[in-house]
Amino acid sequence: MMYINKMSKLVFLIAFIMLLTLYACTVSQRGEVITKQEAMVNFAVDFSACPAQATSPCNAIIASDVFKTNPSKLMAGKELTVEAWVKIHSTSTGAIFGRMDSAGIYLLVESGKPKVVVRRAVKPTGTVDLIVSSPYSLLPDTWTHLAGVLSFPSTATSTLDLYVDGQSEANVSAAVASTLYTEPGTTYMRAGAYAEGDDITGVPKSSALDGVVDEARLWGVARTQAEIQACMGEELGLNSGTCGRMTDDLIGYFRFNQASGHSVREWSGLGWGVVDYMDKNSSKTPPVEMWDTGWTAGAPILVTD
Ligand SMILES: [Ca+2]
Repeated sequence: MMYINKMSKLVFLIAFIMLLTLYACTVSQRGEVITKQEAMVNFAVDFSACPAQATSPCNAIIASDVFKTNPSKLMAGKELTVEAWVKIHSTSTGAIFGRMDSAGIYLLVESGKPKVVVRRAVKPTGTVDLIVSSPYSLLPDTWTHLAGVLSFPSTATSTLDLYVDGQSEANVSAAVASTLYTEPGTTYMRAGAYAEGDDITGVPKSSALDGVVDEARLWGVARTQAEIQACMGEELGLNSGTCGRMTDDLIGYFRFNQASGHSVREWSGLGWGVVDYMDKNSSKTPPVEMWDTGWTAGAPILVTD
């Protein structure tokens, strides 16, 4: 009887050890799978999650002298495209993405309606802004792709187009030879706010974006509607094709896939690829008021690499 009891205990012990081993393997495998899934997940930044957003617009910022030193990063004299995915939570007013002080280009939302501004666009005086507003109201909590394109169809005309989900929404033309007249003096590129230059009519710097931004790109060329449509649904890949990031035409590119911390990587392939920071709407250098609470699910696009 005692022998049987000992055998039972031994069998029970062996079974228990086997179960423990199996459980450990499962956890290990599960953990590995989760890690791989997380690496493939697309993230974005919800600026309304910034603790200071109620009193001062928060933003994702990159600052670099490369804007002044690398010819491919210069903006003056070029046709331009600015694009991003946005998901607003309310009919708010705020800045989405761009680079600008007294000159530059920005994507904005004014009372829930998309808007694109090119500041100091017109030669020879360089004092006229091109502004395109849209009567279209963004749907709350719905991802929408926005693109603003400054093109230069002839030496005597210029056009600023606004595309919503790849469709032409509104445009304005200037009957002059128009381009960005001067180079922005700032070394900042921002998403979620703008801090340099004068207030833009309808979208003051103090307005905080109540929404999410993803896949923000600034190009030194006028992207065609076909190119916008072809590449809005995927990340820019490691190639020099239409939807590739290995081109001098790409001035800046944010994916917002970090998912933790307060770093934001810049992805333009022939650029810098450096990491910079999310901070409050401050012009302090380096940024000193960081935040890391805005990571959320990204836009409905294909993750490339
Ligand atoms: Ca993303």
